[in-house]
Amino acid sequence: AVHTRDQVELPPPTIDNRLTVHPLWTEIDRISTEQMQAAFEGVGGEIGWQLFAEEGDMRMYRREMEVDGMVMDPLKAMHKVRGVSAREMCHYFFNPRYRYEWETTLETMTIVEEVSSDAMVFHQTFKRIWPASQRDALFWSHVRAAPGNTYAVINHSTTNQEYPPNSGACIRLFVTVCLACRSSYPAGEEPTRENITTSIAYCSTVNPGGWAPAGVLRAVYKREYPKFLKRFTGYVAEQCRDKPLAI
Ligand code: 16C
Repeated sequence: AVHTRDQVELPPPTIDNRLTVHPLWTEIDRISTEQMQAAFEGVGGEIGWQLFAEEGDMRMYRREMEVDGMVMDPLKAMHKVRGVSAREMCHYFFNPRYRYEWETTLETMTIVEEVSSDAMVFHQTFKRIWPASQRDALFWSHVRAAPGNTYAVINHSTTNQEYPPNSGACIRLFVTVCLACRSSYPAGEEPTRENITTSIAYCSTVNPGGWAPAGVLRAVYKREYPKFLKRFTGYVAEQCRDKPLAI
C-alpha cells in the first residue's frame, strides 16, 4: 500500500513506548481510562443531565454545577458522523497542525513538549470573553486506541515551571476533555467511506480558574459547544473526502 504522509502520522494502534517511560505516564493512563469509560456511559439513566442543544444526530447535555459561585457545568455531547473513521476523527483532534483550522476559541497555541507520537503538552490562550479576563490553559493531550474500532483523545490540565499560572494578562483555566469515537460498519462487509459511521462522545469540564459572570459563561457555553462540534466534524468529513479510509 502507498503510505501518504497523513497515513504515517495517524494515531498509533498501540501505546508508544516513549510515553510509558515519561513522568506523566501514570496520570495520563489513569485519567484516560476513567474518561473513556465515562464517555461511553449513557446520560439517560443519570439524574441531572439536561439536554440543551439538539441538531440532526447531535445531542448536548449539561449538568449545572457551581463551586464558590463559579460555573463548572460538565458537558456531554453525542454525535454520529458518516464517512469517517474513529481513528481519522482523533487524528484531526489531536494533531496541532490542523487546530487553527477548526478551533475558533483559540488565540495562540504553543507546543510545550512532544512526549511521543501519542502524547503532547500544549499551552493555549483563548479569545477573551467580555467582561472577564483572558484565559490560558496548559494541558497534556493523549490519543489512544481501544478494542472495538475505538479511538479517543484525552486532554487534561497540567503544570510546567516555564509556564507559571496567572503570571501575565491571562488567568489559568483548568480543563478535562475527552473525545471518544467508535466506528461501525455492516457485519460481513469491509469498511468503506460509504458504509462507515462513527459515534462520538465528547465530554468536557472547564473550571474558569477565577471569577467570570455565570450568565455570560453559560451563554458562551450554549453557543460555542454546538458550534465547535458541528464545525469540527464537518471539517474532518471535508478533509477525509478524497483520501483513502484509514481504520
Ligand atoms: O476541546 C476543544 N478543544 C481542544 C483543543 O483546543 C481542547 C481545548 C480545551 C479548552 C476549552 C476551554 C475553552 C475556553 C474558551 C474561552 C474563550 C471562548 C471564547 C469564545 C468566544 C469567541 O480540549 C473544543 C473546545 C470548545 C470550547 C467551547 C467553549 C467553552 C466555553 C467555556 C467557558 C470557559 C470559561 C472561560 C472563562 C472566561
